[in-house]
Amino acid sequence: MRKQVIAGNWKMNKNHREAEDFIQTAKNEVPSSDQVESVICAPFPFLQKLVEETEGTSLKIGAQNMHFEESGAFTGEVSPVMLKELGVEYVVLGHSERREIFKETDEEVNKKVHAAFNHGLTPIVCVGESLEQREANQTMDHVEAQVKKALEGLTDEQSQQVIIAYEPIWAIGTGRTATSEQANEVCTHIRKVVSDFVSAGVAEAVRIQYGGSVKPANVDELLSQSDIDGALVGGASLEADSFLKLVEAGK
Ligand code: G2H
Repeated sequence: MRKQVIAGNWKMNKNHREAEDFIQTAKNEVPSSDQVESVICAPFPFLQKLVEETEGTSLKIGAQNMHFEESGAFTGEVSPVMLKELGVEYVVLGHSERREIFKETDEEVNKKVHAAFNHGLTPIVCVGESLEQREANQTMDHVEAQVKKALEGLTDEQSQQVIIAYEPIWAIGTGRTATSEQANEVCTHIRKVVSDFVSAGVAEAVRIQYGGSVKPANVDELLSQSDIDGALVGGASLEADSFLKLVEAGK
Protein backbone atom coordinates (compact mmCIF):
# COMPACT_ATOMS: atom_id res chain seq x y z
CA MET A 1 0.00 0.00 0.00
CA ARG A 2 1.36 3.40 -0.98
CA LYS A 3 0.93 6.14 1.62
CA GLN A 4 -0.81 9.21 0.23
CA VAL A 5 1.15 12.45 0.26
CA ILE A 6 -0.74 15.73 0.35
CA ALA A 7 1.48 18.73 -0.31
CA GLY A 8 0.41 22.35 -0.22
CA ASN A 9 2.25 24.61 -2.64
CA TRP A 10 1.75 28.14 -1.38
CA LYS A 11 3.55 29.60 -4.42
CA MET A 12 4.39 33.31 -3.85
CA ASN A 13 1.64 33.96 -1.31
CA LYS A 14 1.22 34.93 2.37
CA ASN A 15 3.11 37.20 4.74
CA HIS A 16 4.95 36.03 7.87
CA ARG A 17 1.96 36.50 10.12
CA GLU A 18 -0.38 34.61 7.83
CA ALA A 19 2.14 31.79 7.43
CA GLU A 20 2.52 31.49 11.18
CA ASP A 21 -1.23 31.57 11.84
CA PHE A 22 -1.72 28.79 9.33
CA ILE A 23 0.95 26.61 10.93
CA GLN A 24 -0.32 27.19 14.46
CA THR A 25 -3.78 26.02 13.38
CA ALA A 26 -2.66 23.11 11.24
CA LYS A 27 0.37 21.61 12.95
CA ASN A 28 -1.45 19.65 15.64
CA GLU A 29 -4.53 18.90 13.55
CA VAL A 30 -2.94 16.99 10.69
CA PRO A 31 -3.35 13.20 10.93
CA SER A 32 -0.40 11.12 12.09
CA SER A 33 2.33 10.73 9.50
CA ASP A 34 1.72 6.96 9.72
CA GLN A 35 -1.58 7.58 7.97
CA VAL A 36 -0.78 10.29 5.46
CA GLU A 37 2.20 12.52 4.64
CA SER A 38 1.29 16.20 5.09
CA VAL A 39 3.64 18.80 3.64
CA ILE A 40 3.58 22.57 3.23
CA CYS A 41 5.90 24.00 0.58
CA ALA A 42 6.39 27.60 1.54
CA PRO A 43 8.35 30.59 0.20
CA PHE A 44 12.02 30.68 1.28
CA PRO A 45 11.73 33.51 3.87
CA PHE A 46 9.23 31.50 5.96
CA LEU A 47 11.02 28.17 5.95
CA GLN A 48 13.17 28.48 9.04
CA LYS A 49 10.32 29.60 11.25
CA LEU A 50 7.94 26.97 9.90
CA VAL A 51 10.45 24.17 10.40
CA GLU A 52 11.00 25.30 14.00
CA GLU A 53 7.30 25.52 14.71
CA THR A 54 6.42 22.14 13.25
CA GLU A 55 9.24 20.24 14.94
CA GLY A 56 7.95 17.01 16.45
CA THR A 57 4.60 17.21 14.60
CA SER A 58 3.38 15.31 11.55
CA LEU A 59 3.37 18.44 9.40
CA LYS A 60 6.50 18.58 7.24
CA ILE A 61 7.99 21.54 5.43
CA GLY A 62 9.23 21.81 1.85
CA ALA A 63 10.69 24.45 -0.47
CA GLN A 64 9.33 25.25 -3.92
CA ASN A 65 12.62 25.30 -5.81
CA MET A 66 16.38 25.32 -5.35
CA HIS A 67 19.59 25.50 -7.38
CA PHE A 68 21.51 22.31 -8.08
CA GLU A 69 24.92 23.64 -7.02
CA GLU A 70 26.01 23.65 -3.39
CA SER A 71 27.35 27.20 -3.44
CA GLY A 72 28.89 29.75 -5.77
CA ALA A 73 28.25 32.83 -7.88
CA PHE A 74 24.53 32.30 -8.50
CA THR A 75 23.00 35.57 -7.39
CA GLY A 76 19.50 35.17 -6.05
CA GLU A 77 19.60 31.38 -5.83
CA VAL A 78 19.22 29.05 -2.83
CA SER A 79 21.23 25.84 -2.53
CA PRO A 80 20.23 22.37 -1.32
CA VAL A 81 22.79 22.68 1.47
CA MET A 82 21.02 25.76 2.79
CA LEU A 83 17.65 24.02 2.74
CA LYS A 84 18.98 20.94 4.48
CA GLU A 85 20.64 23.05 7.14
CA LEU A 86 17.28 24.64 7.93
CA GLY A 87 15.65 21.24 8.40
CA VAL A 88 13.56 21.39 5.23
CA GLU A 89 12.61 17.86 4.10
CA TYR A 90 10.98 18.22 0.67
CA VAL A 91 11.51 20.35 -2.41
CA VAL A 92 9.19 20.90 -5.37
CA LEU A 93 11.20 20.69 -8.60
CA GLY A 94 10.25 21.53 -12.16
CA HIS A 95 6.86 23.04 -11.42
CA SER A 96 5.30 24.15 -14.71
CA GLU A 97 5.47 27.77 -13.57
CA ARG A 98 9.23 27.40 -13.24
CA ARG A 99 9.48 25.63 -16.56
CA GLU A 100 7.30 28.19 -18.35
CA ILE A 101 8.16 31.49 -16.68
CA PHE A 102 11.75 30.80 -15.67
CA LYS A 103 12.59 28.53 -18.61
CA GLU A 104 13.77 25.57 -16.55
CA THR A 105 14.71 22.62 -18.70
CA ASP A 106 14.40 18.86 -18.16
CA GLU A 107 18.21 18.75 -17.81
CA GLU A 108 18.16 21.28 -14.98
CA VAL A 109 15.34 19.44 -13.26
CA ASN A 110 17.38 16.23 -13.44
CA LYS A 111 20.41 17.98 -11.92
CA LYS A 112 18.20 19.32 -9.14
CA VAL A 113 16.76 15.86 -8.43
CA HIS A 114 20.31 14.51 -8.04
CA ALA A 115 21.23 17.46 -5.83
CA ALA A 116 18.15 16.84 -3.66
CA PHE A 117 19.21 13.24 -3.02
CA ASN A 118 22.82 14.24 -2.44
CA HIS A 119 21.57 16.41 0.42
CA GLY A 120 18.84 14.23 1.89
CA LEU A 121 15.85 16.15 0.49
CA THR A 122 12.81 14.41 -1.00
CA PRO A 123 12.04 15.79 -4.46
CA ILE A 124 8.48 16.36 -5.64
CA VAL A 125 8.97 16.44 -9.40
CA CYS A 126 6.25 18.05 -11.50
CA VAL A 127 5.38 16.94 -15.01
CA GLY A 128 2.44 17.75 -17.23
CA GLU A 129 1.24 18.81 -20.64
CA SER A 130 -0.09 22.09 -22.01
CA LEU A 131 -3.56 22.37 -23.53
CA GLU A 132 -1.96 22.55 -26.96
CA GLN A 133 -0.10 19.29 -26.35
CA ARG A 134 -3.24 17.59 -25.02
CA GLU A 135 -5.21 18.65 -28.07
CA ALA A 136 -2.44 17.40 -30.34
CA ASN A 137 -2.52 13.99 -28.58
CA GLN A 138 1.02 14.46 -27.26
CA THR A 139 0.22 14.13 -23.56
CA MET A 140 1.61 10.65 -22.98
CA ASP A 141 4.81 11.18 -25.00
CA HIS A 142 5.50 14.53 -23.37
CA VAL A 143 4.97 13.29 -19.83
CA GLU A 144 6.99 10.15 -20.55
CA ALA A 145 9.97 12.21 -21.73
CA GLN A 146 9.77 14.46 -18.67
CA VAL A 147 9.63 11.51 -16.26
CA LYS A 148 12.52 9.65 -17.91
CA LYS A 149 14.75 12.70 -17.93
CA ALA A 150 13.92 13.52 -14.30
CA LEU A 151 14.89 9.98 -13.18
CA GLU A 152 17.98 9.66 -15.38
CA GLY A 153 21.06 8.44 -13.48
CA LEU A 154 19.27 7.76 -10.19
CA THR A 155 19.63 4.51 -8.29
CA ASP A 156 16.50 2.36 -8.09
CA GLU A 157 16.13 3.29 -4.43
CA GLN A 158 16.26 7.00 -5.26
CA SER A 159 13.77 6.62 -8.11
CA GLN A 160 11.40 4.97 -5.67
CA GLN A 161 11.66 7.90 -3.28
CA VAL A 162 10.87 10.54 -5.89
CA ILE A 163 7.34 11.87 -5.59
CA ILE A 164 6.03 12.53 -9.08
CA ALA A 165 3.34 15.19 -9.41
CA TYR A 166 1.26 15.03 -12.56
CA GLU A 167 -0.08 18.52 -13.17
CA PRO A 168 -1.79 19.19 -16.50
CA ILE A 169 -0.90 22.83 -17.14
CA TRP A 170 -4.39 23.63 -18.41
CA ALA A 171 -5.85 22.66 -15.02
CA ILE A 172 -3.53 24.76 -12.86
CA GLY A 173 -5.18 27.62 -11.00
CA THR A 174 -7.85 27.74 -13.70
CA GLY A 175 -10.62 26.03 -11.75
CA ARG A 176 -10.59 23.47 -14.58
CA THR A 177 -9.76 20.13 -13.01
CA ALA A 178 -8.91 17.14 -15.11
CA THR A 179 -11.63 14.54 -14.58
CA SER A 180 -10.49 11.84 -12.22
CA GLU A 181 -10.40 9.43 -15.18
CA GLN A 182 -8.23 11.79 -17.25
CA ALA A 183 -5.89 12.29 -14.31
CA ASN A 184 -5.67 8.58 -13.53
CA GLU A 185 -5.07 7.65 -17.16
CA VAL A 186 -1.89 9.74 -17.21
CA CYS A 187 -0.80 8.60 -13.76
CA THR A 188 -1.20 4.97 -14.88
CA HIS A 189 0.95 5.76 -17.88
CA ILE A 190 3.58 7.36 -15.65
CA ARG A 191 3.68 4.19 -13.53
CA LYS A 192 4.18 2.13 -16.68
CA VAL A 193 7.00 4.46 -17.76
CA VAL A 194 8.68 3.98 -14.37
CA SER A 195 8.20 0.22 -14.68
CA ASP A 196 9.85 0.11 -18.11
CA PHE A 197 12.55 2.67 -17.29
CA VAL A 198 13.43 1.50 -13.76
CA SER A 199 11.64 -1.66 -12.58
CA ALA A 200 8.20 -3.07 -11.84
CA GLY A 201 8.94 -3.04 -8.11
CA VAL A 202 9.89 0.65 -8.11
CA ALA A 203 6.83 1.50 -10.21
CA GLU A 204 4.58 -0.26 -7.73
CA ALA A 205 6.03 1.72 -4.83
CA VAL A 206 6.58 5.18 -6.32
CA ARG A 207 4.01 7.82 -5.31
CA ILE A 208 2.29 9.80 -8.05
CA GLN A 209 0.32 12.88 -7.07
CA TYR A 210 -2.23 14.74 -9.11
CA GLY A 211 -2.16 18.54 -9.08
CA GLY A 212 -4.34 21.17 -10.71
CA SER A 213 -7.29 22.84 -8.97
CA VAL A 214 -7.58 20.12 -6.31
CA LYS A 215 -10.00 21.19 -3.56
CA PRO A 216 -12.03 19.58 -0.77
CA ALA A 217 -14.95 19.07 -3.17
CA ASN A 218 -13.02 16.94 -5.67
CA VAL A 219 -10.20 15.42 -3.62
CA ASP A 220 -12.00 12.21 -2.59
CA GLU A 221 -12.75 11.22 -6.12
CA LEU A 222 -9.23 12.00 -7.31
CA LEU A 223 -7.58 10.10 -4.46
CA SER A 224 -9.82 7.08 -4.97
CA GLN A 225 -8.26 6.48 -8.39
CA SER A 226 -5.99 3.46 -8.70
CA ASP A 227 -2.78 5.30 -9.60
CA ILE A 228 -3.20 8.60 -7.74
CA ASP A 229 -1.34 8.62 -4.43
CA GLY A 230 -1.85 12.15 -3.25
CA ALA A 231 -2.20 15.73 -4.36
CA LEU A 232 -0.08 18.82 -4.92
CA VAL A 233 -2.37 21.71 -4.10
CA GLY A 234 -2.01 25.42 -4.70
CA GLY A 235 -5.03 27.64 -4.06
CA ALA A 236 -6.87 25.25 -1.75
CA SER A 237 -3.82 24.86 0.51
CA LEU A 238 -3.74 28.51 1.51
CA GLU A 239 -6.41 28.21 4.22
CA ALA A 240 -5.75 25.83 7.11
CA ASP A 241 -9.35 24.52 7.18
CA SER A 242 -9.21 23.61 3.54
CA PHE A 243 -5.73 22.05 3.78
CA LEU A 244 -6.85 19.97 6.77
CA LYS A 245 -9.81 18.64 4.80
CA LEU A 246 -7.44 17.60 2.03
CA VAL A 247 -5.08 15.76 4.35
CA GLU A 248 -8.03 14.04 6.06
CA ALA A 249 -9.05 12.77 2.62
CA GLY A 250 -5.58 11.27 2.22
CA LYS A 251 -5.89 9.01 5.29
C1 G2H B 1 -0.85 23.39 -9.51
C2 G2H B 1 -1.36 23.54 -8.14
C3 G2H B 1 -0.24 23.46 -7.15
P1 G2H B 1 -3.66 24.88 -7.99
O1 G2H B 1 0.18 24.34 -9.76
O2 G2H B 1 0.98 22.93 -7.60
O3 G2H B 1 -2.03 24.78 -8.01
O4 G2H B 1 -4.13 23.85 -7.02
O5 G2H B 1 -3.94 26.27 -7.54
O6 G2H B 1 -4.14 24.60 -9.38
